[in-house]
Amino acid sequence: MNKIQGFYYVKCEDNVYECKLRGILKRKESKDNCVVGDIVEISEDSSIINIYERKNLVERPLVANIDYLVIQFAGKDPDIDYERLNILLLRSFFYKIKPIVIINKIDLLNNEELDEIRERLDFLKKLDIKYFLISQKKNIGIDELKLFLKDNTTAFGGPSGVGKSSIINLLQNEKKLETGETSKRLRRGKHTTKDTNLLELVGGGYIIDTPGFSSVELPDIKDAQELIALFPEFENRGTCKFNNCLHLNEPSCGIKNAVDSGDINKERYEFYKKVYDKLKYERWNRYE
Ligand SMILES: Nc1nc2c(ncn2[C@@H]2O[C@H](COP(=O)(O)OP(=O)(O)OP(=O)(O)O)[C@@H](O)[C@H]2O)c(=O)[nH]1
Ligand SMILES: [Mg+2]
Ligand SMILES: [Zn+2]
Repeated sequence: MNKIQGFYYVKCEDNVYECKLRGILKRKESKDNCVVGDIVEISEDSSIINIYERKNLVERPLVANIDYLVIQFAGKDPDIDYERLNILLLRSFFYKIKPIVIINKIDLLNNEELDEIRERLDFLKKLDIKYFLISQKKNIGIDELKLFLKDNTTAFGGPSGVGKSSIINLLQNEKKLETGETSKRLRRGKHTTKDTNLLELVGGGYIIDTPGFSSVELPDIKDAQELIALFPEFENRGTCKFNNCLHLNEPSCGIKNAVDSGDINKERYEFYKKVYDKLKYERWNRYE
């Protein structure tokens, strides 16, 4: 199901029907009554009468039933925000959705800058997360990406102006999405995407373009152990002196040792500590 300016478009075999949402399915003040990617049942008079159980639901971007979530940034203009990248990864682990990372606009980078990005993203390999360094403009890395996306449903999310719509245009030939020059002041495309839009890939599969977002919140993590579980690289390190080690200031900590020896990426560990502090002081302490 696709949604364009408040109308629902349901694909049924080779036809697309413009539908209304049956009143009973509308819950007041709820944005996720029926979202892009939903699998629905429609009646003869083009009403959506049933929404099937979702295999997943992402809030940012708001989509359902996806196989992969692309977390997209640009190598430059705008620069990569590594903290936000880490928050988006954390969210996808929390919602149990497989992420992949795309860094676009590498045509704007010199070799040193490219190497720095490779180094800082190296931890993704250990987490089994694929990343693509590409350029929509110079057509670098697009074929490999195409191959990966084939037959899957993938939503593209990330800040404004990183080239999500540009890449999606390159991957499908259904219709052209508007893209925009990035304004230096606003860091926002002039033809910034305002709707979430599901499109069919030429060789099979779907891609979903979404509006860029600037802020992302930490997910609703209940306690420290739940947070630790969202760092896959902390798994099976096992050798902390204390069973309930938080990997902060405790002696003989397997995680800290792994950071010192370079097995765990230091930037990721620093991110862990920062999130821990933030959740502790802003959320968890309130319930103690
Ligand atoms: N140099 C360079 N510019 C690019 C590349 N890909 C996209 N751009 C430019 O980046 C600007 C923003 O592209 P969009 O595709 O509109 O970005 P977006 O991520 O969809 O932005 P929102 O819809 O606001 O979220 C446009 O001016 C594109 O031409 C690239 O590979 N290299
Ligand atoms: Mg866009
Ligand atoms: Zn520890």
